[in-house]
Amino acid sequence: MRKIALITGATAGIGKATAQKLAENNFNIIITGRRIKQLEELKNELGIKYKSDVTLLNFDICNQTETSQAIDSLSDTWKKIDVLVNNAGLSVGLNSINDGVIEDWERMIDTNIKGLLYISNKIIPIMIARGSGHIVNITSIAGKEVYEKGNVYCATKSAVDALTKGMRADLLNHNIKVTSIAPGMVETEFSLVRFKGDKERADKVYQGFTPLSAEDVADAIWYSVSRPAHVNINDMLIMPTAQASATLVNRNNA
Ligand code: 8X3
Repeated sequence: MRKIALITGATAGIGKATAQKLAENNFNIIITGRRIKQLEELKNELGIKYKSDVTLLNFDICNQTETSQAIDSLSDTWKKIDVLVNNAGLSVGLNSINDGVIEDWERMIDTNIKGLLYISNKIIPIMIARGSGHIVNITSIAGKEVYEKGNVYCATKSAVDALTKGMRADLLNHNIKVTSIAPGMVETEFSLVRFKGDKERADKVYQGFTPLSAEDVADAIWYSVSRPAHVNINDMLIMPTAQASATLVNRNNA
């Protein structure tokens, strides 16, 4: 029987690549996100390419009622979720704390922390009732190091890092694995969202070196979820070869 993975923020980037990777490896997939067109296209692709059964849930993870209703709408078969990939997250703005935009802070806190908690709150009881499960939280190098102007984004990813450890402790006696996947620089929509659609500025972030791709991160997620039952990957920090820390990048080797 195929396992079931629910992947949040699956409309693009790491979430989409993870859906593709897990479908390729015989998972049935629940994809969630706000952009219905992208979800529908991905659903069709996964069905045709990998013969996966796919359910899409179109909702805003920042809205607790919508999140709760979306999970409640799943059939009993689809509720048997083996793997939850908490991928939905974003960075908005890159300002000093004294120039911070409250609205940007709230979007990051609402998505990266509160949204992750809303969906986890719905899925964890299902995993506990089944006596197994695996939660993969997408954190970041930004959860391990705080860099200039990263302030609130770094704080949200530090929170996800702490929640990962908290989940692992609290769910230990329920046989639920909890993994943190912490990428460095990945070329996705990330910088375009951070810079509010400024493509030129976003493109510059990845100039002069080869960043990670969404597929590189999806590979690590697949590695984590495909370990034997007695093995848990606690934490994986993945960087481009050209990146040594949050701020140290070799841009001379493109
Ligand atoms: C994304 C990586 O270094 O831009 O989480 O914060 S970074």
